[in-house]
This record gives sequence, C-alpha cells and structure tokens, in this order.
Amino acid sequence: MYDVKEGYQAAKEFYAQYGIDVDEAVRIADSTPISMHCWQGDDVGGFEVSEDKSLTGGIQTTGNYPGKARTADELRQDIEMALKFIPGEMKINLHASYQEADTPVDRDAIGPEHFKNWAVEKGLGLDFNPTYFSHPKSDKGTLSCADEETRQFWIRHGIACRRIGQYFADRTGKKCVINHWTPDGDKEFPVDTIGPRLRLKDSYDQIFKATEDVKDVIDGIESKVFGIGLESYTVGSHEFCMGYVMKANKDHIIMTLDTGHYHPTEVVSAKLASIYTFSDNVLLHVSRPVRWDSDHVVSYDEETKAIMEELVRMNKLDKTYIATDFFDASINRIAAWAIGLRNTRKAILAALLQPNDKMKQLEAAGDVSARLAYKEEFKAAPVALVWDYYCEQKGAGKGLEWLAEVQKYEKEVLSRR
Ligand code: RNT
Ligand code: ZN
Repeated sequence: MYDVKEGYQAAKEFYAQYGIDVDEAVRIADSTPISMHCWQGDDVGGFEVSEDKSLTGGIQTTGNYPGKARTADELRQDIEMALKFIPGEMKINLHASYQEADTPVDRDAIGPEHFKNWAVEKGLGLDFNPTYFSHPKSDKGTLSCADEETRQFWIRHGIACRRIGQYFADRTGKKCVINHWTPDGDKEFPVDTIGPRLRLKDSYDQIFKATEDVKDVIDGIESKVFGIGLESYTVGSHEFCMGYVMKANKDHIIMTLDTGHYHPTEVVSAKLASIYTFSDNVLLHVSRPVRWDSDHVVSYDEETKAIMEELVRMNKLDKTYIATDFFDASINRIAAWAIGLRNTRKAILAALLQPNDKMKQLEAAGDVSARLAYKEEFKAAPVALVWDYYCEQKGAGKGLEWLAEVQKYEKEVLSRR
C-alpha cells in the first residue's frame, strides 16, 4: 500500500542529500497566488447577451463537450468544484463580459454594482480584464480604431475597468491585476502600420491619465503575434507593448507574457530575464500553444517548468503575477481547470525543489560538466511524492482522487444541463 506520509519522508531524505528544504519549498509554492481564469468554464462566453455569444477577436474555443456553465450561478458552482482540487493561494480572474447586471449595460457603462460579491465573501482575491472583443463595436478595432467615436467608447471601457479594479482591491484588500489585451489587427499587411499604433498608445495614455487616482491596480499590457482572421498584422505586437511599458516607466504598468503569443519556436522562459533587467514585475498568462495560440490546458511540460525555474532562480517568483489563460471546450471543463491549475502549481513546486544555489555556484566556478549533471539528475527527482503529500494536507486529493469526484459531478450536475 502506498503511504503518502512515508513517500514524503523518503522524498525529504532524497532532497536533503542536496541541502534542499522541502517544507520551505512547499510553503513558498503554497503561498504563491495563482489567478484562475473564469472563462474556461463557459468557453469565454460571458453573461452579457444571451442570444449572441459569438467569440470574436481572433481567439477560438474548439470542442462541444456537454455541461458548460450557462449562467453565473452555474459558473460559480463549477469554479467552487474546481477549487476543491486546486491547493494553495488563489485569486479569481474575471472578464468585463461576465457582468451580472439585471439589464445588461454597455461596456462603457459598467461599474462595480454590476458584479456580485461572491469572491469577496469567499476570501479570494479578484483580478479583472477589460473585454475589448466579442462586441459589435470591436469589428474594426478597439483602442486603435480609426473611427474616433468607436475609439472613445473603448477608452471609456478601459477607464471603467480600472475603476472596477480599484473597487475589487478595496473589497478584497489585495491589489487587483488588470490585463489589457486588444485583438486589433489586420488580415492583410496594412499600408499604414504606424497610425493604429499611435492611436493605441494614445488610448492607453488617456485611460491611465483619466484614472490617476486609482492606486491599487496593476495593469498588464498583453502583446500577441497574430489572431485568426488577423494573420498579417497585430497592433499590440510584442515590440509595441514592450515599448509602451518601458517608456511609461510606471510601477503599475507591466508586460503580460502569454505563453501562446509568440512564434512556435519562441519561448517565454527565454524572455523573462531580459524583461526583469528593466522591469520590477511581470504578468504571466500560463497557457499551452499547440502549433498556434490554441489555448490548450496547461501541461506539466518542459516550458512550463522552465518558466517557473527561471522565476525561482532569478528570485522573481514573488514579483510575478501568475495567471492561467486557456479554454478547452473538448473535455470536462472542471477537469480542464483542475489539470491546468494543478500543473501550474506543481511546476512552481518542482522549480523550488532544486539545488538552485548549488548549481549557481558550479556555474560561477566554471564547472559546466557538473552543472549539466545536476540539471539532468533533477529531471527525475521525486516531486510527485512531495506533491501528493501537499495535496492531501490541503484536502485537494492526492494523485487522481479528484478525477472520481469530477466524474461524479459530471454525472449528477453537468449532464443535466
Ligand atoms: C487572447 C489573450 C487574452 C484572452 C483572454 C480571454 O489571445 O490571451 O488574454 O485569452 O483575455
Ligand atoms: Zn492571454
């Protein structure tokens, strides 16, 4: 019989050989906040208009697995179910399109009163996102739109969202992290490539200028390489967003790096150190691109582990706002959350369970052979034994215990929807 406690003890002895404090690694992994995106639960649908929930902006959910949340109450119920199996400090990440106004208001008129206090009552932190897509006024661009009236509408939306963020921060006592992502772009390469960028810059400037009194909001500016139907040109490219953040030189304006937003051979893990050379914080969107920005469920894969290793080794774990961003409609959506979020935290734990100081010493001493030997040795280290014990301690279920409960919930709740 597998005894979790005994396994943990054996793992502790394994790690002790290399001077690694397992309890401390668990403590840090547990207290690192992860912001769980609400939009996995309903395929980025939101609750504004029941008739038309078409997803626009060049992102796509694929699959038609039964049981998706149709109402805010169902979504909350599903999030609560998923959270049971996700150990550690959590925040919930909402999009503006998840407003719950009795009569939906337009995006430029949303306020805190259009959101419920559920997360606050649960003691969870709250993050927020303006929704600059899936809206009749977003077809020809949003913050970069050449039509001034349309652009001003989206500027008002950005302003409204920063105010909602301040309200969430006041209610939760935790900073609210807002992510600004605009899909603006072009299917063909435009003739005027700078005009839209100058307008996007001006729109962000206007949003921040109008909300200077907002103090407890962090603003991530998210770039992207391309979207579906917008293949040739993205206004908010990596260079644009990086330039904006660096030039703004404000503590609250930071880069968002989504792991699916780069060319397939480019990796976020290789970008972090350069950004941290010039910035104090980064917002991460942890996802999994499969050949494109497909937003597959986060895997416990080399890149996810490499990102967390970088953060730990640079001592930037507590400077990084970690959020998940994926939407798989082809599997049970609660399983998607549980797998993706557990993998994200497991990768943090694995990064902490390494002889990082020792490897740095070896490298500094020029012992490149030992450096490689250590790196390779730890790829098969017994992380799972520590992970199981930690999950059991937190009531999140060891191993795959969560799966049976999710299957039961699917049978009793999801399949009746
Ligand atoms: C899209 C961006 C963005 C969205 C969410 C829904 O490519 O990654 O972060 O996924 O805002
Ligand atoms: Zn993203």
